Amino acid sequence: MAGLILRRWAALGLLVLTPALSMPAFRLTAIHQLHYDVGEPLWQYSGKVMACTFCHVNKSGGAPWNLFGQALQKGFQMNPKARFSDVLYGVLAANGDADGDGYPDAIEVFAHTLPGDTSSKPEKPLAELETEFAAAGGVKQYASKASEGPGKKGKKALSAPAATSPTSAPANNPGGD
Ligand SMILES: [Ca+2]
Repeated sequence: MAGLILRRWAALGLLVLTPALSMPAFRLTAIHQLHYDVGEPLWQYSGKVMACTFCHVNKSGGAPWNLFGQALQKGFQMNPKARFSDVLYGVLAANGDADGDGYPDAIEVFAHTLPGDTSSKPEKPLAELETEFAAAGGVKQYASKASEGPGKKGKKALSAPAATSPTSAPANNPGGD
């Protein structure tokens, strides 16, 4: 009985895993780094946790990139050997407003709106959000964990740039242990 259930779960697992395997590594990294996985136990298997339009113009991803995606591309151009997670943090820490809607990118990340789409912005006033954001830890809560020691929050990113291979994304340990 238990064996049968396990086999059924295994079969289901294969089906469910398919979208995760096809989800771009950069997005897997961003979802975890920006805490979009919090409260989403199946975040790796959901295309809705972070829309492609977070960085891309089209809902299906690919070129072209929106203004926030372009900010990330510029970060890579300035530091070609940097890891994606460090570039992402660098863009947010720069306190820019890629789409120019009046809400800085990091605040939009915090509010779960799209930082590269002017038609998507928080409903709350900026000052109120900034207070909540600071209380939650500010931009340092999005620091690249890969460049920190375990449990050492707030340490500076960009310490030792590594290869930018998408295969280095933390897909093998996405939810922590
Ligand atoms: Ca904005």
